Amino acid sequence: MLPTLNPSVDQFMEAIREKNPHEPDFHQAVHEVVSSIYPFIQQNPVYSDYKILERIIEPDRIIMFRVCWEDDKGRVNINRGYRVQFNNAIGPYKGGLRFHPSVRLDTFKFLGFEQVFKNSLTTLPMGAAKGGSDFDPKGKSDHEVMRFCQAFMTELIRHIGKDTDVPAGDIGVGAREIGYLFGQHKRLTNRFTGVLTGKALNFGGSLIRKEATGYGCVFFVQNMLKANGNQSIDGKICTVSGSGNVAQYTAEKLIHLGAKVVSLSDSSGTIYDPEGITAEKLAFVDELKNIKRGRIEEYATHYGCEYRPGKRPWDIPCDLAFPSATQNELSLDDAKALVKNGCIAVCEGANMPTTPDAVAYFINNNVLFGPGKAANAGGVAVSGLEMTQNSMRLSWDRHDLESRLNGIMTKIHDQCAQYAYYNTKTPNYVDGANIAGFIKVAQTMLSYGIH
Ligand code: NDP
Ligand code: 2IT
Repeated sequence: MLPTLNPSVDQFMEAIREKNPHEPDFHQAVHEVVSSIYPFIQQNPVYSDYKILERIIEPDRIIMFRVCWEDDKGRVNINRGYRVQFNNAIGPYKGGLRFHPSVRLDTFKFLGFEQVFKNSLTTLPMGAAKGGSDFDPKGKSDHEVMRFCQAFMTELIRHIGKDTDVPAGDIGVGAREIGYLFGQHKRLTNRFTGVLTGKALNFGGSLIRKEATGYGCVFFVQNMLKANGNQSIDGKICTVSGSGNVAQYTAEKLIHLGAKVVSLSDSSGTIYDPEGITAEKLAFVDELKNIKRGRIEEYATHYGCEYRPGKRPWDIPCDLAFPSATQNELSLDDAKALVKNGCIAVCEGANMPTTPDAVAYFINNNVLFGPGKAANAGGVAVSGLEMTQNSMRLSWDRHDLESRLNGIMTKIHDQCAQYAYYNTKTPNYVDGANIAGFIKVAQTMLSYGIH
């Protein structure tokens, strides 16, 4: 039994920790939201009377399953599959699949919870879910990845559908994996439906889905800069972490807008290219990561720049920083280094990459901070557009989609900005995103009555 929000956030969190033990990432995500929303709820008691926050924190349903597959040597492998269907108040469950050996139920609960608020902010009708597996695609052959995806979908299929739950990619799940997953779904159901997003163009994909998260993140920072002193991206020095989907397209858009991007990374280390990454160098990264499935160190070898093994990019001087790899990759010490070096804005391409003390440090030091649930919502927003295109059986052109994405990111920014001053004098986009994301879902839950 959960207590009501009274008497304090701390007591509320204590009950959450007790009920969900050993889930530190989930606690972290919930604590941030509860801290933002607490003052708002106190002034709007209908939400506490109907225990809306308490209900939003409890997933609608958690699915866990065994996935068995044979590797190239004929050996049997066993992984665990997950789908956390968090909330479908405002639309079918929607959110990515992550394949990474580090994942636990905690990971998918935190990601699914974040997705509730993110999807609400997109202005599109999408509920929230997240899932995946502890399967590690690294070092596996294409056929092993295919057999794993087919085994994974053979069970997941019972729980998803175009009006029920529409998965997409995340870490370790890109175009290759989505192709195998969609193919298996089509084969087992004998139906061609938009049950996944992030598909290739030939089978219903959207023209800019792969670019959308990174581009959207840059559009979000543009909006923050415009609303707070009208600075442009042109000429800014930028650090980006990660070298996967989000990092690559964040870098691409920044370069296109005249910024100088000086870093990329992976879990082994960081490259520092003070000359700036160019479109041509990015094409090298794309091939390295998506075809050769190599390590970012090879960029440094190829272009003769510095490689920092085991390091993240946050001690490199920059104006704008884009953590775009994974959760808790930017600590308080990193935040201090960024502020000391004159960084003016941090925009989260990844989900929860900044630790809570680092977030507070940025906000207290007047660094514009774009939280992931707003700043990286462009990916799921274009997934929403892909769902619409699939239902209509038509496709929009690149220019049309990019301008829709740009418009959505401005609407997301403006919703956050509306509540960014709720409790503070300087803009706090974390509070803004949490409150604005909460209101739409909460009001809808009130409309449905108690369940
Ligand atoms: P990719 O798999 O394409 O790339 C992930 C990148 O992050 C790789 O460079 C990877 O390095 C690095 N990385 C992953 N795990 C770790 C780790 N534990 N420590 C250090 N580095 C790590 O994933 P995406 O680019 O799609 O996702 C990146 C982030 O963006 C995630 O937080 C994801 O949830 C978020 N996101 C993604 C969206 C999308 O549309 N794809 C939408 C919204 C958010 P290595 O190769 O060494 O593992
Ligand atoms: O974290 C995210 O928003 C994603 N991985 C994208 C989800 C989606 O359904 O496109």
